Amino acid sequence: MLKIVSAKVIVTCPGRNFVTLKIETSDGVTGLGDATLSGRELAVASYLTDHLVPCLIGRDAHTIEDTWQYFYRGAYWRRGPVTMSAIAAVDMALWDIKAKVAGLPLYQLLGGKSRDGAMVYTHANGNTIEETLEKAQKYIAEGYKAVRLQSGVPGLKATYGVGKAGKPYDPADSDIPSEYSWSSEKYLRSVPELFKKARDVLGWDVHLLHDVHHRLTPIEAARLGKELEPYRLFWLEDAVTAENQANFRLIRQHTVTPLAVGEVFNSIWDCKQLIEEQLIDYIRATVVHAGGITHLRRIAALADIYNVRTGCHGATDLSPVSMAAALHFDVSIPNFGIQEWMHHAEVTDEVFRRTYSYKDGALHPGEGPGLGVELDEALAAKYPYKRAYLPVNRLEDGSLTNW
Ligand code: GCO
Ligand code: MG
Repeated sequence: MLKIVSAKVIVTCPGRNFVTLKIETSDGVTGLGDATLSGRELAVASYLTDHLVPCLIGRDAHTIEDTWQYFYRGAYWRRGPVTMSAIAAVDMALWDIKAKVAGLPLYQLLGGKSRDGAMVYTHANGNTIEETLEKAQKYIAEGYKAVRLQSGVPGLKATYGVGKAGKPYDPADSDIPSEYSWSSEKYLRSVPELFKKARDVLGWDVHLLHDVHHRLTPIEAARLGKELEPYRLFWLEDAVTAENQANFRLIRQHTVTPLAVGEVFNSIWDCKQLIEEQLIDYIRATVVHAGGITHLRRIAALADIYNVRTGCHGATDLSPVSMAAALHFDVSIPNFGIQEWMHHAEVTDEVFRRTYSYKDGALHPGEGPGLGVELDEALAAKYPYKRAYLPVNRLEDGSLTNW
């Protein structure tokens, strides 16, 4: 038995807020888990400190599956982003500990490598198509094999995925939520043009992706998918919301543009129908918001038998701990598709010292034992929590819509 002797929650804001769980065992081995839920960080911190940590002390750190079941089934109240992010943090930290005790990088415990590295896509965005494509060219020159394109929409002051001039894009930017204004008509007029020009300028050897960020209706999404077919996207992401999984059936009936969804999912039940009916091509559920490595492996195993591949969320609100966990998962599973990678700020990487590294369009998890991330707690303490919300979105007539 490897006893858990302490577990603490560290909240820090190096560039943006992160919540991290650190578990320590009687042998002095420690493990880290990410528990960051953008805009709702302190809810998960409290869930951990007030409800999970008291039950963790004295448990056997090696019983990862039983601990997962204990917190999921044992709570009676199941699922939801707060619960599942808290369970994920415990799960990641225990896998980190187990791999450190074994003296192996975590991917070895997940079955070993199925591939050398995880192909990543990064974000090119700009207020104009020209600006967006210039950034894409820069990334392609750096070896990226896949780039997501988001561009300003003529007639709208701001849109999802495009930052303020000269600043890296981070949507959680405000003490009280900022308000955006939205028009699907204007947006739908602008996107085909972006991809037409993209193929003219960037050619056909690069994978192109696009994120709708849940803003269309199924019939609008079906039309967009059809109009984008000539440009052969790698995927069209979050075309509609998926609380009603059947939404995707209608899109699927009309277009062969590949579909991705799932960054806001927190359990296998959020995507069961999408996967079983083969309504999507890529599942974007992520290690931190979907119950950790233990639960994400179940989702991937279900997806595998229906030809659905993974494309884990990897925005900057997922800490380097999550990114490392995702990479160990990505290189080990059979049905990996792609991994999102939005670069963290330098100061984030100073607080979270990571061993994963980029080469030739792919990330590599590193060969050290465990997840390969250490948290500099003294430095973390210099960056106290700062309330930050994701924006809200309104139609031009003032009604609230999806951001
Ligand atoms: C993505 C996402 C992010 C989210 C963000 C919310 O595809 O990377 O859509 O940009 O908006 O993670 O916190
Ligand atoms: Mg997205």
